[in-house]
Amino acid sequence: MHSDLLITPLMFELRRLRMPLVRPFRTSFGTESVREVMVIRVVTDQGEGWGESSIESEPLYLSEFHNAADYVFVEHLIPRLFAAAPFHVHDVAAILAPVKGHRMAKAALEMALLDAQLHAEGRSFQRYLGATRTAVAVGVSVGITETIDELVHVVSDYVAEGYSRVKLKIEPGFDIEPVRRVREANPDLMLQVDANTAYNISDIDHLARLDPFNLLLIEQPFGEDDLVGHAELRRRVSTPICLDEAIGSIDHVRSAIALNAVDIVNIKPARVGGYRAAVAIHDLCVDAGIPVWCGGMLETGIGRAANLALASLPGFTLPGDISATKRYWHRDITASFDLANGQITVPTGNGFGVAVDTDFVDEITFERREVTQQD
Ligand code: NPG
Repeated sequence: MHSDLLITPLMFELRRLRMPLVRPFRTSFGTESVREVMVIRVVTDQGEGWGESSIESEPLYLSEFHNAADYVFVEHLIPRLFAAAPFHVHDVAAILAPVKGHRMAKAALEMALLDAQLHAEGRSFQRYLGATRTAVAVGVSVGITETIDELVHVVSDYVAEGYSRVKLKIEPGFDIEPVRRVREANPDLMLQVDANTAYNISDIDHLARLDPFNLLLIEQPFGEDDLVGHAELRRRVSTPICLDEAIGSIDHVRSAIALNAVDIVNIKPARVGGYRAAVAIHDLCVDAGIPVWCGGMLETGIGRAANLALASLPGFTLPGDISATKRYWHRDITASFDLANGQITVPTGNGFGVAVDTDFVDEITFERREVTQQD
């Protein structure tokens, strides 16, 4: 995975884009209809690269949000990269480590630089990772709906499109009945639920009522800090427990394993501070016998391309939240990714293997800023 290439960044361009979702996406932490996406283009002495931040415009999923990230990029992270240049991209996480937290922002910078490095070297992200599967099985994440009938209908449309794994968003008041109805209509479907921290330990008996529905997993029912609560839940329910928000680093994975708080890990490179951290967590989980899958945060084609390559590593044994482009966007900023037999082909072009449609990016940019060393 390492490379000898030394790289000097000359300019970072931070852009905020407005992208309407094909259908509003409701979770326990809010509803998104038009997604604000932050992308980064880096110009280096070795060529340019693109990264995507996955940060939300409000701090409702994790603590990071766009306005804060803007400040952190300009005042704290990017100056450290300029000061450290020339550097190896595999050292970016270490260069940025003195700044605490802000993992999604760090991940976006690493991503843009990695894309630049790989283009310069003429190799694909998949080759860099040493992954080999040419296509990966993917699932779809279905938001909370007004009615259960609507949910059953939406799920059946996705199943008809070829998705073999469906994740339902749940929250108190929208959990047991929706799951029961979707399960009745789809007895063999791989089905899982995601609560995005909407419950607490007083809900253990309630969540145990999900056990009869043969779910693949229940994802992050309790708060991001509550590993002990998840361990207690794990003792009292038979559905496997998956962690998302609770895993910000490999140390969190080690702690969760030591506390018997986890069966399955959702790996989101942005949430853990980058693709190199994601690979380290993958390797640890493989050694520990913990299945992993690749989460999603409504990415554009840039993040989707990179996640497909990551998900082609052998430990990713469960389908990821990496759906086809048309589940998210009428028009994306890259060429579309399409579903074929429940799978999506892993890109093999240089870098992340996608060309960014810069004219369209210009059209949907509502904020743009360049950061150069003189600033
Ligand atoms: O397919 O990209 C996707 C969406 C998958 O449900 C999904 N993501 O909690 O995992 C999540 C949720 C999310 C979306 C989280 C946006 C943060 C931002």
